[in-house]
Amino acid sequence: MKTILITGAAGDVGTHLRRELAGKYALRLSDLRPLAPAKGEKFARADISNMSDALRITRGVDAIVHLGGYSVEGPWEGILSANIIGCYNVFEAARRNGVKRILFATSNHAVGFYPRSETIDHRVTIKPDGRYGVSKVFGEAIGSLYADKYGMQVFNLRIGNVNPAPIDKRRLSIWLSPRDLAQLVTIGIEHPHIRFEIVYGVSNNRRSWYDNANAYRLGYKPQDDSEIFAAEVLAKEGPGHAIGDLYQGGAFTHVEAVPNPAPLPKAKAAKKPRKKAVKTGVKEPVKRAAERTSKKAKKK
Ligand code: 15L
Repeated sequence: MKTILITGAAGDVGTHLRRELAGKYALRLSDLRPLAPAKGEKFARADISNMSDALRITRGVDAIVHLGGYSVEGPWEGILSANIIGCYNVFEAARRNGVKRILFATSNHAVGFYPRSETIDHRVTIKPDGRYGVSKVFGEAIGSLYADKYGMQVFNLRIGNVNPAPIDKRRLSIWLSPRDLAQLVTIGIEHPHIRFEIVYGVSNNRRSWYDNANAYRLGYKPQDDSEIFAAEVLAKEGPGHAIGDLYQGGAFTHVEAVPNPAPLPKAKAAKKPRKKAVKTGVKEPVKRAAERTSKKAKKK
């Protein structure tokens, strides 16, 4: 059985992925936040912005699913330390430890400034919609460098939004069900011919803005389509936004901080967030400030 490291394992995507991959791989988990490992999992608390931590967690694994980082638009300091320094450290630590394969969780926000009227594939010029999007482009670029220069096998998953069900109109176009996520991750781990690939992490959504031919070429057969939720989602849709509704990236294109759209219920073990750095997610005060901002924006 392969040993797979999942960074940022305590986050939303990591939590869904752990459940879906349980029993298929020996899972090594890391996060800045505490996490109670289940049977078959091992957990190491780590701050990937420290190279020594990155070296420690990447030792002896067959592949890395790198989810760890600041997961939405927010202040530069958090993004710089988790998504730029942290991402570099994970790739470099993997190289030094001889780990060949990395699955990088990039994001639809690397290309969020494409209009919703356009269908884009994995070859389009990047169009990040904020600092967070830029950090994801940086991760894709590091992956490209490490593939070409050091022969690493890099699978970039431009994730839409992972959730058991789509939560609003925009997410009907970018939704990724947990089981389709697991299928894509399995392809990224198992496919024999990965050098440097970009695929969109979305289900088979009728309203998709992506031509995901590259994922299909690698064997992806998504099982879910957001359309079955469409009537219910659209009935609850709030007021739109003149800029956000034009672009695929939605609110990321016009606000400075975005709340986590679907936080998991707080785990009992989770401590009060400390003042400093929650690098694998969004700082609570930032989330609250962003929520206030978006409420104000809605009122306008
Ligand atoms: C992302 O990249 C975020 O990590 C996730 O929390 C969502 O905000 C998602 O994009 C989205 O666009 O809905």
